[in-house]
Amino acid sequence: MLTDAQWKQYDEQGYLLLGQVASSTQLIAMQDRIDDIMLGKVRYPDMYFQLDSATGEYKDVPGGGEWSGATLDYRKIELLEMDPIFLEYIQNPLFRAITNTVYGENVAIYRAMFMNKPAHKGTILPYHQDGGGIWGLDCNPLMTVWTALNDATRENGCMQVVPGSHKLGLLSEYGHVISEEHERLYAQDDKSVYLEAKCGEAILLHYWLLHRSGVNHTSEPRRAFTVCYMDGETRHVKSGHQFPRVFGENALVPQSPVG
Ligand SMILES: O=C(O)CCC(=O)C(=O)O
Repeated sequence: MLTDAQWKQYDEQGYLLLGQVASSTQLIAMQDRIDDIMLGKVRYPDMYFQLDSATGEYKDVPGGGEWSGATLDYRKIELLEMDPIFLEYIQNPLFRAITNTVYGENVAIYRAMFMNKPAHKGTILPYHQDGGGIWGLDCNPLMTVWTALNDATRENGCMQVVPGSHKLGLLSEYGHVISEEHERLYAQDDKSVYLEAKCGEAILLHYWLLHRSGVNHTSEPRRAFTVCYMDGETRHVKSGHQFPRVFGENALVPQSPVG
């Protein structure tokens, strides 16, 4: 459980270092499993895969879809809650305690996502906020837990955040990447900090915190697992569909992979 001082820090800064949450066995299992998923050794037909842009430019990142061949260069993989190893981590008691405090007993996830910057590759992910109209939800999510699957450093494209920027609220109704003007106003370099993290360390982030990440200049990948937790009753505005519950009534239970 978080202490009052930790909640205060999170409220003031918009992020909180949670330290090592995964056990070393769990961490190795997630690292191995994500390789197996990328290489097609473990398959989930509905999982979402996105390759990186060929140019290194964010605007050129291709639309994603099905698994498209064995490579460790996928930029993003979503729907990892389908995998029992990742689901077990998503359902860690610390994350239950944190999200129950904020949302109550029933908690869903908007996404459970692998973010990868392969060795000597990766794309600058510009300053953005999570949530907003682009997500099409009837209730704004409030928090995400980002976990390093290997060491994240300035050299390999760790996250950079502007402490306290969540207090600005959503800078545009639509959300996501902020305008150049907002970046000039709110995200000058001297206001930002690099969130370097050791393998396995988790960071709690407020959805409106301005955050970005760079490219990987090293010979090792920079990998992370990021999970957006929200109120269990949240619906997609257009379709009305609800999202996978991870805590509370009808919460997901781990299922075995297809192959
Ligand atoms: O891992 C990254 O580079 C960015 C992650 C991110 O934007 C997020 O978790 O919301």
